[in-house]
Amino acid sequence: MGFTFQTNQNIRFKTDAELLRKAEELRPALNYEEIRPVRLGTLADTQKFAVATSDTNAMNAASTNDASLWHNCPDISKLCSYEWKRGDTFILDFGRHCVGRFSVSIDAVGSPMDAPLFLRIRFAEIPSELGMDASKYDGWLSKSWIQEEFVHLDELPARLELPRRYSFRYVQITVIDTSSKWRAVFSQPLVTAETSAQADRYRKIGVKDPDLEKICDVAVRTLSECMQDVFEDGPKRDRRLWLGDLRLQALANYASFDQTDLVKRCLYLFAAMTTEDGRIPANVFVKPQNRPDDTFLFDYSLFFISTLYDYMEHHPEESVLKDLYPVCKAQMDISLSYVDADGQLVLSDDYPVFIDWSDQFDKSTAGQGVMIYCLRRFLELAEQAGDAELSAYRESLVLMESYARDHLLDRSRMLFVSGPDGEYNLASQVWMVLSGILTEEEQHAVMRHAADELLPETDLVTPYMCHHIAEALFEAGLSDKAVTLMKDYWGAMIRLGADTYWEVFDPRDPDYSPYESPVVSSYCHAWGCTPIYLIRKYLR
Ligand code: RAM
Repeated sequence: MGFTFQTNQNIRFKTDAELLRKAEELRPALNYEEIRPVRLGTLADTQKFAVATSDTNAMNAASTNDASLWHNCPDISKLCSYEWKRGDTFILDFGRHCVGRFSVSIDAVGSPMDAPLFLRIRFAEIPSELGMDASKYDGWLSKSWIQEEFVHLDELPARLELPRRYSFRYVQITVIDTSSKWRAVFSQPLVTAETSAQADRYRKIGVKDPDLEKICDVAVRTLSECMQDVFEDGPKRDRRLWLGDLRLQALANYASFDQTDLVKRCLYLFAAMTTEDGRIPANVFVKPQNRPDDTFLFDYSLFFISTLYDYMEHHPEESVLKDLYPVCKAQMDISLSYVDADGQLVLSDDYPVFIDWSDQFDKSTAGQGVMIYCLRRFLELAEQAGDAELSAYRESLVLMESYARDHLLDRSRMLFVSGPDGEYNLASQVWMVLSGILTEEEQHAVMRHAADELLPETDLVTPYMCHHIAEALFEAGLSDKAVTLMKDYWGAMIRLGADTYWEVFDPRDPDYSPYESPVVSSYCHAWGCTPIYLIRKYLR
């Protein structure tokens, strides 16, 4: 599995109060917007919303454009004239993805209100979530992520203001009961949406291809919904700052809103809360107070270095480098302790590489590629920081690159092998190309073989992996193939009605979830936002 829960309660963390203070100073203001529903519907056929594991067409039924989902479609402007009683249910469609707080006015009509109103309120990012029976979820993630509330109201009229922040486009309200003497009437439903993205900072990229333009627009929406107090991975779940996601959000952010303070804040948060020996956690919490998670992913820790490198590329800032370079160096020293005398990265079970959610492939060569990618960037940062003691790092780089070229590259097929069984997988090719160890001709050959021989047989599971494949194709001069991939992957989500990009999506198996059910999957997930970056960098 790409990732499982880790509990490392014995690991001791240190807190750098000064770095944390700087992170706090950079806390962004949130912008609020009031959004009202555009459409009122009732479920035409609950089955149509179901994501059936055996039926890959089921997600097609989730298309928000499928008019048959909206039964009767009572007029939203007449909402306050409709009366609802036991078992009645309706859906409010806010017309776009929202991250925010929901409120609605409720009154009672008929005889006196002789019993409380009992409601079930569900929030969904895509319609098919409403067709899932949440009570049946028994996967390994917490059920508490399911966006559902059961509410009693003893007195009406009232303005129901739910205190939690939800991530959704659809709200389904079910009247579990009134009493036979009276009915409930709803009016003025409202979402107060929140984001720290400053919409006016974004200038459209101006791509001519309409499909790519749409892909870009959805990417911008995905990114802005995840820009909150920090760059969240997903506003539905996990609602926290993950390093692997941050790296990609930062790149997309430079290509769109360019809000550097938010990137800086996130870098300082990670730097301020490492383990005592300097290991950077995979993610941190910021509420109710700043706290590192006791979860460690080898590649995510390393991405602190490349995220700082990217920051310095876009906004060189000496004081930031001075503050954060020592953290990079400590992390690099720890990472290098996993490299043997031959220059081979030897991974350990308690510090796994993530690479992708899929666990169907050997990750050692891809891990070696990530390490080289970050070591090269580390050396550039070290030079900028004026670090004089670099010879050992340079030697390690030479050793790691030679190991990759001499032992991992199969020149007869122009593909890299991975693991004890000599497996050829796509992630290995992608990360070896991105690592920068190949000549232009070599990387072109590797990605051509990868695209022809490996891509067709690989299940694309996350936008995260897909991003790296697309980037490696662009880097290898195979822009046409990269564009086709973008249209087949991000474009396919749009064709299924996505307002924002999903955390996991396998076009051949739209129901795939690493969590045993899509009900806890996130349908607005940061690592999907990279088309803005890819398009701006490679297609303009
Ligand atoms: C999941 C989330 C998160 C990702 C980790 C590794 O929990 O989707 O975004 O970075 O996996």
